[in-house]
Amino acid sequence: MPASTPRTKASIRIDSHLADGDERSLADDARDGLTRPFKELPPKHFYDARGAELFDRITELPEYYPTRAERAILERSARELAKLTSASELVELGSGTAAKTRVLLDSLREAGTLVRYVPVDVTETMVRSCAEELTKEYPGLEVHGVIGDFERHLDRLPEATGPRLVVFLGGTIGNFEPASRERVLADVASLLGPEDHFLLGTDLVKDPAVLEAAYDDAQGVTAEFNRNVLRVLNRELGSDFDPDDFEHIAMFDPKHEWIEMRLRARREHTTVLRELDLSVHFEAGEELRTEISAKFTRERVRADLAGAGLELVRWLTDPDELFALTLSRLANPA
Ligand code: SAH
Ligand code: AVI
Repeated sequence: MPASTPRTKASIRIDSHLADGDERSLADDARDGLTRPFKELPPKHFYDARGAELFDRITELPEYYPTRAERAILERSARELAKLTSASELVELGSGTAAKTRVLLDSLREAGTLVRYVPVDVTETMVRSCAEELTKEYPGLEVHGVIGDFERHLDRLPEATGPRLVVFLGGTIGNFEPASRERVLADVASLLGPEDHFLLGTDLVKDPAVLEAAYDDAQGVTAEFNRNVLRVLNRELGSDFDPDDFEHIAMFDPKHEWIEMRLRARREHTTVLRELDLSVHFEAGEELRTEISAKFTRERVRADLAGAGLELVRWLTDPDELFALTLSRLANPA
């Protein structure tokens, strides 16, 4: 049962759908992913408080262009988006600190339609602090935060109160394998009615050298972000990984058109995940895949949206075509 706290303040409500001690189903994912022949963990486990802070630092790095490019598109198009959607409700998946979201909130407020913001994120502290900050910055705005996993909990969002704009920014959709991506997009489509829209941020295919630099920055912040998942395992599941035993790897896979981040063991060693009573062995040079970050073309985005029953309304890019925002709606509303 979702633990739900009624209104803590006049304009804030927070629902939590994560069970205590089982945040982001880390135990299941670790047991499953670390016992495979090719070890892997889903990227949602990066984002504890330290991981979220490291991600914020990544967004400011000279090599990491997606955040700046997406912000530039938003700044140029926010008015048009507000006009096209007349949204009274902004629902955001993987909202994080909602840094760029302010651009959309401003334009919807200016258009006079904005009533409610619904941030959805797996990281509790982010949803709570974002709700606090936004109600201060936008007096009168209702914030209904949802702490949950958008792969599992999208059916538990609050009922829409008016025309809805669902946004999924940052290129986070690229962090899912194609089959999960398809499921997430279908779940998003099921949140939409005939008056509603979906705004999706996707990073675009480009020179592999530019991509690889974005995921292997000179200051080593992305490497620390990658290794942070080992600290999460140590704290939550009682392992004793030494993050320095692992090298950060980021490489573009041209066949799948995605970046893969991996952690490569520098030496042979074994660690026990005490909470799981599970012993995990790494050979020297063995790799743990921690993230994929898919890069898109316009045709790929169009086809993925079409697969979820959505049609393209606007395709918006920055002048260098680094990143794209796609506005879509139901192709055949009931
Ligand atoms: N949208 C922001 C943050 C992107 S970082 C931006 O564009 O900058 C990715 C965010 O998605 C993090 O806040 C992380 O906690 C959240 N996230 C990742 N996987 C998730 C999942 N399965 N369910 C809910 N939130 C998730
Ligand atoms: C959140 N997500 C879209 C980021 C990305 O670019 O795939 C996470 C990230 N990983 C390394 N750097 C940033």
